[in-house]
Amino acid sequence: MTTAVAHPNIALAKYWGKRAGDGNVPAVPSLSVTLAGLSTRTTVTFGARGEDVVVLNGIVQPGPASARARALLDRVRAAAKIDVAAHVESENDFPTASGLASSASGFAALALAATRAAGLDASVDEVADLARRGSASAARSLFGGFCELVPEAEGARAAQVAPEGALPLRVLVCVVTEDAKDVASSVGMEQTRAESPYYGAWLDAAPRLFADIRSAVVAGDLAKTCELAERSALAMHASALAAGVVYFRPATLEVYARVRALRAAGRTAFATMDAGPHVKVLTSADESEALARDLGAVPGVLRVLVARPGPGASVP
Ligand code: 2P0
Repeated sequence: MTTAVAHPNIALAKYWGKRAGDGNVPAVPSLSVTLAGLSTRTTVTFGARGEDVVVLNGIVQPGPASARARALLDRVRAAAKIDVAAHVESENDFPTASGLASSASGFAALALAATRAAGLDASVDEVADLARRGSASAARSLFGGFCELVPEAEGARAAQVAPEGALPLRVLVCVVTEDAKDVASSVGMEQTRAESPYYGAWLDAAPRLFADIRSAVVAGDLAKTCELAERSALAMHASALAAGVVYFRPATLEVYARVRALRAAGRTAFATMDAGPHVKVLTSADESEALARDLGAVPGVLRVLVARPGPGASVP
């Protein structure tokens, strides 16, 4: 039995779209910040009889909902040459409708706990590879601070680009709905690839945005990092939008408008968003408290969570 803890991450340089073929490989490189203060804690116990059981926040997950987790467990069993079922118990300390996907922290914690519980002496690269096959963004949550995920000839490689303290960044998560019913990112990505007239433009632009954001992070340039992160998210959503994959709601646009007004008033404020309507505002540590209050008053914003760069996954 092993327990592992992992934290969600937010991409500053987004990926959107998978490479053709197997292996769940992103079509473009991405760069994220792992967030402190929000965790998934997962315990894996091998040795049960019968089928794998996956319990998430106290609820046994039915077959389809746990298919990706069971596929990960199958890979671990094959590598460890064991043939016993697993009991998986996973808890998030942040709500599903928090604006933060739990698949990244969930698969990072599961991959780490399962390899250790099976007695495998897996390197962090091997654990990240397992996590990525479950959910691509999960590979980035194995690492703390600022992390890249880069497609390679075979698979993709995740690695830390800069430690937690490299930038005084704060992420203000503006939650705009309690609703968890968006188009799943894997479905939205596939629809974009198949139908967007701008998907080719996105594949062309994303690696350049990634390279520029990576340089800005390494240089410790907070303003440039945030500015380029906003462009990356808008380019991603422009390609999705042209395929009818729309994550914007009225409150999303209200936050974007407020962010532009804050910028015009001289604040560091840039917006990014993922496969849902919540907006994550990127700012500096110094400005974060005042900005969180300001954004909390925007019509349609239910609450604002303030997160800072955090550590990678661990076995506490
Ligand atoms: C990202 N997103 O780079 C992008 C930006 C959402 C928007 O990675 O299908 O969890 O589970 O492998 O990797 C969300 O997609 O998708 C994501 P699956 P994943 O953070």
